[in-house]
Amino acid sequence: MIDEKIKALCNIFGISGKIKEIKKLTNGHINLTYGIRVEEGDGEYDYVLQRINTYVFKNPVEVMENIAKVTSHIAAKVGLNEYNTVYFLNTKEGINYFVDKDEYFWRCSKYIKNTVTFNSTEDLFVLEESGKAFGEFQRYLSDFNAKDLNIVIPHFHNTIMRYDAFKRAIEEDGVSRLREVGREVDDYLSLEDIATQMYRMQKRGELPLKVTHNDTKCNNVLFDKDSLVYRAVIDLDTVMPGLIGFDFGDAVRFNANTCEEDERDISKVALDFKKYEAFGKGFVSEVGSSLSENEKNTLHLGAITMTIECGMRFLTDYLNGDKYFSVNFDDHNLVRSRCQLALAKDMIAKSEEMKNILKKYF
Ligand code: GN1
Ligand code: MG
Repeated sequence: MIDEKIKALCNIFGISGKIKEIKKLTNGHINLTYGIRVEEGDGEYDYVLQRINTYVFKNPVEVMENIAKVTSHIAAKVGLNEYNTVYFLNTKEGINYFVDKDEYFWRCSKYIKNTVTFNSTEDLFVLEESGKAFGEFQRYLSDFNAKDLNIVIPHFHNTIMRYDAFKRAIEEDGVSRLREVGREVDDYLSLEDIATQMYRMQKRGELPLKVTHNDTKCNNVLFDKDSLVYRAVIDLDTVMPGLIGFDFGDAVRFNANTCEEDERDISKVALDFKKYEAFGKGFVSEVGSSLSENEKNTLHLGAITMTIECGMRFLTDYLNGDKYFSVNFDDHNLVRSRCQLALAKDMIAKSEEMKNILKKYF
């Protein structure tokens, strides 16, 4: 049944070859994603078909508009094509999305050939490349007018409002999970001051808003399959004005953990200095010279902030009954949240050293 539906959607996006394989891809936590292999003329090609989560992205047309603007801005500088950027297919009507009869919102892109992604890696070369990829992305957008972007998720990294939502979830305790998570709740509440510091600095004009990616996980970079040099930054859904330290920080949260984001055994969770340094070196080599003193001094704090924020978002969602992030088992959001909490605490203990490591690259 689902395969028939997917075949029909492929047809709508003008894919004419024979479908050889349909695979559900589970890297992302938000959109429903399928990888599709198609035999077409001279060979086999891969496509990515996605149903955008409209609980999260209330206005997907605006998401697609942002992506078009951002990619054409970069294209004007370096030239982009289906081999180095996310390239969405048009329907017969000439639009790059399709709304089905159930009002689900679909889009389809060509998978960039000969590339790989990593959910975690020990390879320091890959991590440095990942830092360069997001640093370069940031540099390309440094002259993009932020006012031209739709704010697709308002207050995305507004940690003050994230805390408000967390406190609301605690108060409502909609699915009666609060009693299991008292310790985690107290720990996250005790981190409020540190987690809101950069947001408050931005409000005081001490940190500038730039156009940022906002979801800089390593699995949002494609690497060349053979050389492992980065080829493209993907998942441009959340490109919006933000703090550069948050782009740096969210990547560190994901890439420089000794474990994956949802490690259950928190005794294994820690910040890995070598991974941190490799990513930092790549990132700073691209953007270091454009940063203000305040930006330089808060990059490491961006990592602490993003780790607390993400962990608290997982816990908020757990308390709300797993409405936002997709989960693979009952307490998945709780496990993710505990892992982020352990990582944030370790980072706080290592904060001075994190800051010092970056100094040699400025
Ligand atoms: C979500 O779907 P994915 O994995 O690309 C989330 C990010 C979180 C991340 C945690 C739109 O990203 O903000 O950091 O999960 N995206 C949205 O892994 O909320
Ligand atoms: Mg993603």
